[in-house]
Amino acid sequence: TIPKTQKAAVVASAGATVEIKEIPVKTEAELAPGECLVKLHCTGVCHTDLHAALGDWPLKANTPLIGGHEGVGEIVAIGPNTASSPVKIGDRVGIKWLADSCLDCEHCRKGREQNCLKAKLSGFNVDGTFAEYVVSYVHHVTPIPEGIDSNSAASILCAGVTVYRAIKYSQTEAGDWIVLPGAGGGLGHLAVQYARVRGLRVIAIDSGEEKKKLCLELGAEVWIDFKESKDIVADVKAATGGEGAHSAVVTTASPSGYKQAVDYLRCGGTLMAVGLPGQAGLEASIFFTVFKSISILGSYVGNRQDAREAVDIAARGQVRCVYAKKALPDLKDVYEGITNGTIAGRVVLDMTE
Ligand code: 8ID
Ligand code: ZN
Repeated sequence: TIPKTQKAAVVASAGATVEIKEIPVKTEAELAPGECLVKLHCTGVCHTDLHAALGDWPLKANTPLIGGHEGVGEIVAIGPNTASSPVKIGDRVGIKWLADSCLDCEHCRKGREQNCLKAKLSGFNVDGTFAEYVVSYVHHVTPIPEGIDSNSAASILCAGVTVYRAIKYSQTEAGDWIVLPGAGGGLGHLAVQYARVRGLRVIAIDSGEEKKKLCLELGAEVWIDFKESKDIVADVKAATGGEGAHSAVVTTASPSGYKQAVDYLRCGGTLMAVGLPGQAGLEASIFFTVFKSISILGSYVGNRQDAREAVDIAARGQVRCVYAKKALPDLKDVYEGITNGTIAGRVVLDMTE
């Protein structure tokens, strides 16, 4: 039976402290066609949720905000008159950042669903997964295969999908060098592993002993501490036989992670911009971008297919999310940890306890 009310973590207005509140749960009759109600097992906490809560991006979240977009749970209701649903009641599904898209605009038809002008973004312009129940959309939820538990699957839905796609489009081949600034964070530690799955050689950049250990354990070949290195460009060049790396996937929330990227890429190299500082410009020498034939590409989450591929790789045990398990009331402290950079890997909030 579905309760009438539930606990949710709510941010009243941009910059306000997150508070646990009792809010209504939608009944089946209140769901629109195409919507489904998911009882969450757990949700990951992404740095994006903190940006949304602080309002530090040029795009602002709806308020009051229920954040969260790395959820896994079970479908308990489907909206009346839903045509041809690919999922049914009882299915275990994932909720990603891209909660829904129109599926029939140019962007959707080309497989760039995340650029749909009607996109619904979980935990941003529609209520997200920091609650016991979430309303989602049958055509966009991601089926979760057996062979992976919900806590391990959660962060694949945003962090995993995002870095999986960024690496897929990084114009690299097996044996190439890839630099990952932010490698010890939520996106980064999964990027180390998805890069290894593709046979890439990983240079991890982040800071501190814990993140160093994590990155090396997960398969990074070279570690550079950005707080200790005197010259990151020289360090990357030294590690790559003098020529520099073939690609960099930048997942830092700070613009500092982008600074030297064009300089440590070799000719023909590709910079994938993923981390989302709200206000910074991308500084790169125009001369050397041209002279070295550098590609600079933005990469924004992934479509339904990317999600299935990223989850499938994790379910087959090739990538594993390293997370600390917490509960919904801990969210405020988790945001503090993200701000201070003290979280290696991810935090997943378990909703079943
Ligand atoms: O679709 C997208 N493009 C997408 C999807 C999901 C998340 C983008 N993001 C964005 C988030 O909004 C955020 O801005 O990616 C960024 C990283 O998200 P995250 O992985 O959830 O954040 P984190 O766990 O805090 O990891 C960031 C890491 O960067 C390191 C930190 O130490 C941390 O481990 N870092 C920083 I800050 N500055 C660095 C630097 N100069 C650095 N690492 C290397 N060099
Ligand atoms: Zn995210």
